[in-house]
Amino acid sequence: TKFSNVIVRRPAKSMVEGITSAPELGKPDYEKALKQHDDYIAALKECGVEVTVLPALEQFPDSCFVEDPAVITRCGAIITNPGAASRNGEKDEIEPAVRQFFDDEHVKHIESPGTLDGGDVMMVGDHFYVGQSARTNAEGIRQFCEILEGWGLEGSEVKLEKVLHLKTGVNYLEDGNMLVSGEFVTKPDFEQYNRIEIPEDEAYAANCIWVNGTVIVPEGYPTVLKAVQDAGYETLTVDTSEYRKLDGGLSCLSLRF
Ligand code: CIR
Repeated sequence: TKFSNVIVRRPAKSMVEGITSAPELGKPDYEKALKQHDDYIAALKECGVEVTVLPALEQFPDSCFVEDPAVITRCGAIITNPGAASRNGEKDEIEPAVRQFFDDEHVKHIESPGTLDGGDVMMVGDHFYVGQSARTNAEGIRQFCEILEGWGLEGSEVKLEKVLHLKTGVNYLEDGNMLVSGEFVTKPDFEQYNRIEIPEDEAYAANCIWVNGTVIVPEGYPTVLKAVQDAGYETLTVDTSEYRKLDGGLSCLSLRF
């Protein structure tokens, strides 16, 4: 795998109204979030990708999390049908950006009653693991796998118990290496990989991203940083504290392809 392009969307001021399961962390500070977004873009560029920066969308508080309304594979793009009502319209906003890179034949859709959030999709080569979650239902997964098969790719379902999205707790770093936390430490689905176990107190940092050999790790998680370095990766860190307040992490903030 090598990524050439990344799509991100600037956070909106309305992000303070974004969905969160952790209100005790407080509301995000918008100015700080913007600065963190700048740093995120800079880190991506250091990994050698071209970054397309889409404008903020005030009507969608969670729209900076572009990973959810689309999934981009090496064969084509899938516009999803996001499972949270306040986010569903983000699919129409991401589609034109995706179409800059793919022709009609290579842009497919998840249709109601199927729902799917891209945060539930983890790419491992040509295989895509899809979490069945509060956002992604069985019909969404069925449609998704059917589209993949049409392109010679394949998908399989993973049942989630606790996390919001699949990639909240498991992320593939290429080369057979996988970061796992919580319920994913013991899941048989991932037994075949070299699993790097994340301690509970750093669980948030299970959401790292591999970009062309470098792994971007959230700032402030020393055990995870060291584990990733010990696995042989170059690392960059980016502070994502303001996105964490909305259950968002490094992967959620971009589409990488
Ligand atoms: C949400 O609840 O949809 C947002 N506040 C966070 C989305 C995080 N996205 C992701 O894990 N892919």
